[in-house]
Amino acid sequence: MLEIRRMTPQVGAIAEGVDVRTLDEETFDTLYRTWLECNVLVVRGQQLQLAEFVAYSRRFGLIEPHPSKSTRHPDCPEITLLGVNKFDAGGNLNMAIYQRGASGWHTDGAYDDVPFKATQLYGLAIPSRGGNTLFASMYAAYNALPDSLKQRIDGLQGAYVYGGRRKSNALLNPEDRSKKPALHPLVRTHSETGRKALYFDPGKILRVEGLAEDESDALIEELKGYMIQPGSEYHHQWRKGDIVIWDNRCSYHKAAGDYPPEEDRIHWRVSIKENVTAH
Ligand SMILES: O=C(O)CCC(=O)C(=O)O
Ligand SMILES: [Fe+2]
Repeated sequence: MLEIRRMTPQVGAIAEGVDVRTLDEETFDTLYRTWLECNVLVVRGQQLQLAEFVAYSRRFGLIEPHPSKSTRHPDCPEITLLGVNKFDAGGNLNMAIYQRGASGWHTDGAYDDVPFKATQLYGLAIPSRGGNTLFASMYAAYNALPDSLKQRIDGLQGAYVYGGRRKSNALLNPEDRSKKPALHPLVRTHSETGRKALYFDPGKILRVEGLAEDESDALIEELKGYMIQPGSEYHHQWRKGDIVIWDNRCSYHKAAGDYPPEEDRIHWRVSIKENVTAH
């Protein structure tokens, strides 16, 4: 029997008692609606093969291979491996892999002209301590903006690239490092809930279009201060067999990046885009 618990008033719900390999349409609808309401949905206790994870992920939208080619699953390019090949041949910790997603609050895929609707992870190996994923609400961030700032950013667009201003693009192949910036409104209306969110990623933004560089830098700093609102966070403590999907249109996330590096922390990951035929 499906059981759903909301984890905080704004973000995060945990579902138990289902097998995602055999979900009927009605149960999937319940999960999907819960996800839209809570931004982050955890489904516990799954035992999946690669193809089963991909098939379940397709029910949320269109799956696209991630631009980081070196971390794609060798048998399935749509799957990204997190935490694999953490040590090089000389035994040195590769920080780009160990700290992936841990350098700051972000939303996935803002560098793409069609940014990711969702990201879904499946936990295969979980360390004995640390290694949480942290989430927060973009709706709460938008609602917390003073009216004057809401007006100031209304109609403005951010220009984004994978490595942002810091050019932190070690996971990309050299030939993939010069893609032109993607533009997205700083205030995005969620295509399914109709709610307004502060769509902003300080690690990937190059500039706010149409502003002088110093004005753009100042606005980026100012917006950073509103991203994480009290009461809008959910910290997920992983268990093996958890599936976690988050909505990149209305939530920020980051990896805590604090687990013992000698322990395994391995996930399969898919990037999901909006698909007119899915939901
Ligand atoms: O490993 C995690 O907890 C999340 C990493 C991340 O930011 C991502 O997969 O998009
Ligand atoms: Fe991420």
